[in-house]
Amino acid sequence: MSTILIKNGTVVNDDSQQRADVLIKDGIIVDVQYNISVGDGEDVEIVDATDKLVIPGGIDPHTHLQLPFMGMTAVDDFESGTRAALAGGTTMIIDFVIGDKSEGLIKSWQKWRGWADPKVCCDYGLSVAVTKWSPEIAEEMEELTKPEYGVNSFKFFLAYKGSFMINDSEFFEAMQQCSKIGALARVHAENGSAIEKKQQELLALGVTGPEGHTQSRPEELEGEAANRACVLAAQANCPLYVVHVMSKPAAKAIAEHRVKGHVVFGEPIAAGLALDGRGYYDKDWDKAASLVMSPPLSRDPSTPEALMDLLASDQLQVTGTDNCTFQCCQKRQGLNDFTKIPNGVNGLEDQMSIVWEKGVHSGKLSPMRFVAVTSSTAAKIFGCYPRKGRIAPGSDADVVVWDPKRTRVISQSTHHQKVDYNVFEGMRVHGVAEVTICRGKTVWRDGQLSVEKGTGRYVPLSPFNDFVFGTINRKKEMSRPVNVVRDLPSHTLRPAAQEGSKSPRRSLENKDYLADTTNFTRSNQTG
Ligand SMILES: *[C@@H]1O[C@H](CO)[C@@H](O)[C@H](O)[C@H]1NC(C)=O
Ligand SMILES: *[C@@H]1O[C@H](CO)[C@@H](O)[C@H](O)[C@H]1NC(C)=O
Ligand SMILES: *[C@@H]1O[C@H](CO)[C@@H](O)[C@H](O)[C@H]1NC(C)=O
Ligand SMILES: *[C@@H]1O[C@H](CO)[C@@H](O)[C@H](O)[C@H]1NC(C)=O
Ligand SMILES: CC(=O)N[C@H]1CO[C@H](CO)[C@@H](O)[C@@H]1O
Repeated sequence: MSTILIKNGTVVNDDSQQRADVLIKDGIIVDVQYNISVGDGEDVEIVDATDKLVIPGGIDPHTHLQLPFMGMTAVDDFESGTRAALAGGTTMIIDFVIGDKSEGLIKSWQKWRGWADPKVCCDYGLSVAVTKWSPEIAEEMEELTKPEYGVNSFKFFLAYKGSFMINDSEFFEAMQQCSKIGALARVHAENGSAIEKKQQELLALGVTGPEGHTQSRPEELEGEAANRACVLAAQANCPLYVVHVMSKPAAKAIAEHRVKGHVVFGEPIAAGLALDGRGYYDKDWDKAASLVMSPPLSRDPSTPEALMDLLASDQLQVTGTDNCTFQCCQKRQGLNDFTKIPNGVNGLEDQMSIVWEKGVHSGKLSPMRFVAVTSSTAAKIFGCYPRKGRIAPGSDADVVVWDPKRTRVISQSTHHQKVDYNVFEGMRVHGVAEVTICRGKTVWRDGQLSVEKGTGRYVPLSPFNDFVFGTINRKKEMSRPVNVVRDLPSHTLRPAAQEGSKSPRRSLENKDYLADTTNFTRSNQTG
């Protein structure tokens, strides 16, 4: 393959920043040092990174490429979606398998592999959605955590009643199963029942436009569901990851549970960090409908900044995009009924720049924290660190030369996604991916993409990943059931003793039971 030497840049990891060159050979970073030189005869591609940062490529842990949803299919597929990702400095995605309920989880996983493998231009992993519950599903979940499938997270919807949603008792059992098999539970937190009721009321009142979408989904319902998910996850001893945190109440619920020591992670998305929900009231139907996603953008204009503050202070941990792009004409399916507008926005291509602009340029995030929230922490949570998410010898050469000073204006007319609008249209952002190197190959340089579809690889992700499960097993030990051994009051003892004299077998069993619990209590104290 090839050798690339990135000269004169500043290498930024989530925990360090230093002047250094980066040497890449055959897809792997082999050296990171000040002033690396190579032999004259060697065929080396030199990349000048003077005054630039050299960062690990972004990891978007939340995409829905070519997802069949609400009767149509998202327009960005595994090829156009990952091409756009690379142009924006993202070099790995984790997509969601959301299969048909009638086919099993493994069948659905195979279908996604079949869609993705011939098309992906960057590495990818998969997270599998569980939209119905049964003992067979529980078994399939366990099967999927084996190395040949490489799934270590499952997603649950507390929204979309009647399609994806599972109820609370099912959700609780599924999280107990996740805890048992070493998987992370990811949750779409909204109260599906209350939303359905509100939708019907609004439609009955003649509110049919996109403004109905936001009114049917007040942010308190997101907060309620996020809190409920955190409480149930802690009781199930299951690590939890709340996807697309869109509002202050949801973020607050997560922060409160983190303070209690619960293993919970929160993911704000690019759209939620840059936009608020006043656009749902826009007179232009297409514009308002383009913003339809769930949970909706917050109507509180101070929310985007508040979410960024929480990201800066590690109360939220990772950024994603969640998305799922439908053309204007697809969105128009809901012209007379907002509940029929397919949900989803773009973000994959622009997220790195958005987070840089709103986070680093505005003085809230350091470049190191930027690397953490856009790349390293996701790699840690999903268990592919330091292979991904780090610039160090031995890591995959997914590297971006980032120009913090250059600006660009985001527009549908210049983006690389297929979708025919861009919710960030007209926004001027600092921070541009100059060069993107994916698997040791320069795929984006001077505004030109040179990618080959099908060159990305599937990254199997292992269960019982320490970053997530490191404290879970101890928590399980510490919360073992406790039984208090008591001398029973004499009047209850007497009948038992009498019974015992009549039936020796029963009384033996009784003694065994007491002996067991005595042992248990003792080991519990010393352990
Ligand atoms: C960098 O390495 C080259 C070649 O080994 C050497 O000539 C040069 O002095 C070094 N520069 C610095 C600043 O160390
Ligand atoms: C790196 O910087 C040194 C001195 O600062 C310069 O001589 C050299 O040409 C630069 N290399 C590249 C590839 O720009
Ligand atoms: C949840 O759904 C199951 C059927 O899948 C049902 O047996 C159970 O009663 C429901 N629980 C609640 C709390 O609605
Ligand atoms: C959702 O909100 C309703 C009120 O509409 C409440 O009764 C219910 O417990 C909440 N949770 C679920 C799972 O529906
Ligand atoms: C934030 C956002 O756009 N979320 C949407 C992403 O796509 C899925 C599938 O269409 C929707 O369920 C989400 O609402």
